[in-house]
Amino acid sequence: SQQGTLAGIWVNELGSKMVLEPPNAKGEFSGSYLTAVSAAQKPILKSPLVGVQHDPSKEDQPTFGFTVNWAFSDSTTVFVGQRFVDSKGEETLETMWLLREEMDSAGDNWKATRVGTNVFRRE
Ligand code: B9F
Repeated sequence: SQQGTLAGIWVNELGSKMVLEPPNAKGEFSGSYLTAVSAAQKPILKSPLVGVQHDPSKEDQPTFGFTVNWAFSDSTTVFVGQRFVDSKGEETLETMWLLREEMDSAGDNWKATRVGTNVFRRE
């Protein structure tokens, strides 16, 4: 097989697009994320991400995590997921995410985190 690299261009069901660079020997990678949705008044900007994946040379269906530092807001999203390859060779990244919104005080902490799922396919 081509082994479990996540490198390439991916699009999720919302239309968000990310570019993942090839991982180093430790599985660390960087990339960029362009979200299709925002809920902010400000314009969307392409945002940097950094992540780690399990051994690309050993695993076809590695687990991974990455963090997006939104360039147009004070919020942060972390994604965890796994790459799957089906019998037709189609790849998906099945992920869950947590989106942390900046709050002015700890009293607002209860409403600071959103959760969801995204499925990515190669563009
Ligand atoms: O909408 C987020 C945001 C943060 C502060 C103002 C706007 C930033 C973009 C998040 C994009 C999410 C989705 N896109 C995607 O591809 S990350 C998980 C989803 N997958 C309004 C106030 C706080 C949050 C939203 Fe905001």
